[in-house]
Amino acid sequence: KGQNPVTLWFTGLSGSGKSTLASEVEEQLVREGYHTMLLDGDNVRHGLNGDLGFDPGDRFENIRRVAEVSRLMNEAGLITLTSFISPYRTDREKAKGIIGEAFVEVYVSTPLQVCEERDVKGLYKKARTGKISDFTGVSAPYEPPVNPDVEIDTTDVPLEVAVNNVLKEIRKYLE
Ligand code: GGZ
Repeated sequence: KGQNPVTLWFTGLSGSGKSTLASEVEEQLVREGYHTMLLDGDNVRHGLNGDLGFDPGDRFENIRRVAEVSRLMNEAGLITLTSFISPYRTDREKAKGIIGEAFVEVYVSTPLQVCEERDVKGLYKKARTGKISDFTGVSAPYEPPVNPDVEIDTTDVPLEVAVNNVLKEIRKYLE
């Protein structure tokens, strides 16, 4: 299927629902016949970025490499979806600079309190008790986007509605 490649950049706290939303959007795109690539901590932080941790310098390098890979994937004709906390505004701006105009910023704005109540992996608890340092929202900052293309708080929005909001925003890039 012909297409104008685009990168969907999901940003938000741990547990905000970024990856769930990104993979649902991806599934819908695949059903429609598009070719996609989803980049997230699971397939990037263990391999390509296995040398990086969570201090600001390493997060910057994580995001820079993800942006460069996204650009390559776009060049190969794929719609790319990235799911990283990407907590620093300047890092996200740099990513946009690398990727170019076909960059859609999706802010998954689920509040800290909700993410922490979910605590799917028990990481917030570990951060609160000092077992993990530099944890975003607890002991490291999250700088919200000023002007995201889409903003979704997954607290009480059904997944299907969230998926449609994202798809609506990227239709102009698709053919
Ligand atoms: C934030 C951390 C940390 C610290 C481990 N701070 O919920 P998860 O587990 O699966 O998602 C989080 C993931 C964040 O990695 P990113 O590559 O998205 O971060 S960034 O964009 O800021 O570079 C969490 C886990 O890694 N994790 N330690 N200290 N999240």
